Amino acid sequence: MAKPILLYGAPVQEGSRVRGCLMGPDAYRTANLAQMLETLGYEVEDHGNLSIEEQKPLSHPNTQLHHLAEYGAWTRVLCEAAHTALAIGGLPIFLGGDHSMAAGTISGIAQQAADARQEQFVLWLDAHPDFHSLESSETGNLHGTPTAYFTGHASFTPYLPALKAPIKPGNLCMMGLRSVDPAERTALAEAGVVAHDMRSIDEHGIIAPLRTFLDRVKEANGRLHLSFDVDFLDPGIAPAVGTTVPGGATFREAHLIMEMLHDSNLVTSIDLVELNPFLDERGKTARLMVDLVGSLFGKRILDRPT
Ligand code: HAR
Ligand code: MN
Ligand code: MN
Ligand code: MN
Repeated sequence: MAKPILLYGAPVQEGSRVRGCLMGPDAYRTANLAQMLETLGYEVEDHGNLSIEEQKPLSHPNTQLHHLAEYGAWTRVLCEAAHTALAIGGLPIFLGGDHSMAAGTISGIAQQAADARQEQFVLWLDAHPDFHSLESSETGNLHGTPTAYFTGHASFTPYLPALKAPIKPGNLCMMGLRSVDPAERTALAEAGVVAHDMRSIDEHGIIAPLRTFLDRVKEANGRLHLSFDVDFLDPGIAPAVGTTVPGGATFREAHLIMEMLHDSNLVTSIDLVELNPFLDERGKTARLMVDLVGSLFGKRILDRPT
């Protein structure tokens, strides 16, 4: 029997200056995410939306930063929820919410993988690496920082919880990059993150780099977390995101990644992030994301020989 799929709404929008991501979880529900998964034969439990308490503002020498206290509070709540979801044997899907939520979800799953003595890997589908430190962020938008936190590459003390189980930078594979700030570019190379930009996808496609990465996860008998930022997709097919960048993944590239992930049977947890329903066109982006999750959970065009 497949693990039950546990849905957790994470209405986080403090990581960006564009409002609307707090409506993300309800847009996925409206687009029938749970029903679609049930049709595929899964048991689905919707755990509703997580929340944080009101926070007193925190200050930092980088005066651009905003909502630092909320970032800490969401990270604590999501880290706990992610740890628990895995500990009870579920496959969690975190419905975002902006990408700052990945500081919590990924630190939580990494902790639980460490408890179970398993190696944790992360596939990061995004136009952006989100690899800023609190010091290097120019916009002050904290959704640009989670990867630097959960890899332990930058210190977030005392704002975020002490990291118990960092993700090794070499276990983090980014695909779809096309908006990388100078500080991030240097830091990514120095840390040894596996990063495929859009040019590399144009040149080699997605199959070869994804296979190489999935083979590594398999050989390590590891677990795979998928962190899927809507802006990985081309804005022409996925307009509902605050930080659109032209030249993103096509409809078929995205489905093929999901289909390959399904066949690998390696995915153990998921974030769907940055959907901003306020910017959508008649629900088209939410529906596309639900369709992509369908491919990830085994919906296919034709049966295939095994
Ligand atoms: N690098 C830019 C910044 O730091 C943009 C970050 C945008 N991040 C997201 N998630 N939309 O990927 O502000
Ligand atoms: Mn992102
Ligand atoms: Mn534990
Ligand atoms: Mn992004």
